[in-house]
Amino acid sequence: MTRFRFARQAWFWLAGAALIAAHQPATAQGQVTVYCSILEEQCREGAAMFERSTGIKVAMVRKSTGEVYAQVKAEATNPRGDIWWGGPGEPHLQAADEGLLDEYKSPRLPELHEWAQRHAEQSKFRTAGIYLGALGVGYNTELLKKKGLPEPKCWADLLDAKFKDEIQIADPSSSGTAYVFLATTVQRLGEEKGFDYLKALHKNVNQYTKSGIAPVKATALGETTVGIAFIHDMLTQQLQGAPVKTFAPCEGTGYETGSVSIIKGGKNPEAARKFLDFALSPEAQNINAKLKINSIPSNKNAELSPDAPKFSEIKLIDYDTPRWGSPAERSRLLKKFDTDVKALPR
Ligand code: S7P
Repeated sequence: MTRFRFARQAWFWLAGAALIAAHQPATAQGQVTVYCSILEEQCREGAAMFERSTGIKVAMVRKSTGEVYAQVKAEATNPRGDIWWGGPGEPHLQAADEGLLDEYKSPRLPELHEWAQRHAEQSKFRTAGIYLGALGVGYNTELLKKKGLPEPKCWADLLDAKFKDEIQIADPSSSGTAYVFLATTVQRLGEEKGFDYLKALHKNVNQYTKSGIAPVKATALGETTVGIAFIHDMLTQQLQGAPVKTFAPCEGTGYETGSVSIIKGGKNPEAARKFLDFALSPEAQNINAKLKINSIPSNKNAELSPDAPKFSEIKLIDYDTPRWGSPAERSRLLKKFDTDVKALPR
């Protein structure tokens, strides 16, 4: 074979190999265990996307935010999870403060909005912000009309005795959403009046569910007239055709800083860092717009759904995530809620 023919064959061989490689899924590159506190469909879509782009196998467990916090704490001496993806920031901050999370400065941090960078700094880079979501109320318009109930507009309206057994909210110990409601109420009214409000509301609550999304689905299905949850989740149901209306209460409301964190002592730290980088990327955050989940992404280059609630049009309270995510405040409030509110007869 002449030198020329040999070089030409080698070139074809290399080009062919490169072409084949480009169309192959990435080869197995290890594994990562993800405790996922966003919605099941987001978790599944994200896991598949991460596996495709990195070749790292994802073992996914979906649990509510407070439940994952409790699990990470219980497993502290032998961590089984590597990364905790999603859910309101307070349980992540509590875990960070209790030394359960690893510090990591993702190279993606400069791509984030200022509020998300601040969230990472406040946690000493042991968590990072991935989305924002305002808390609100949703109601089933058909049930409301059928039962002749007044259209609520404010938090105070939910205390009307006409709403007895008509309101659903999750349990703040298991649900990050419900904890945002608890902290919002205490910040809005002060602790004493806040707990008076929660005790009065308790009379109208038909169920404290485990997950924060359950009252949203129950409102859409007509299993409860009113649900307290994130406005963007109620909106998803409305956009899918459910007879649901949602609003930000007139007195002002709180909001979540959805978070992602690396679990300290996890078995796959390198894969966990890759997953955190992925969770901060526009590609991962665009999953929300694709699934019509209208929370506000933290990456400046991610798509903002045109249906996303506009924070500038919502009356927000000066919600203090770091304070209510501190171990002392979160543990104290949850205990007080159990003894002073949940234990009361309805
Ligand atoms: O991304 C949608 C979303 O609703 O998923 C999270 C989830 O509902 C939190 O669940 P728990 O209340 O049960 O902990 C929210 O953070 C987020 O807005």
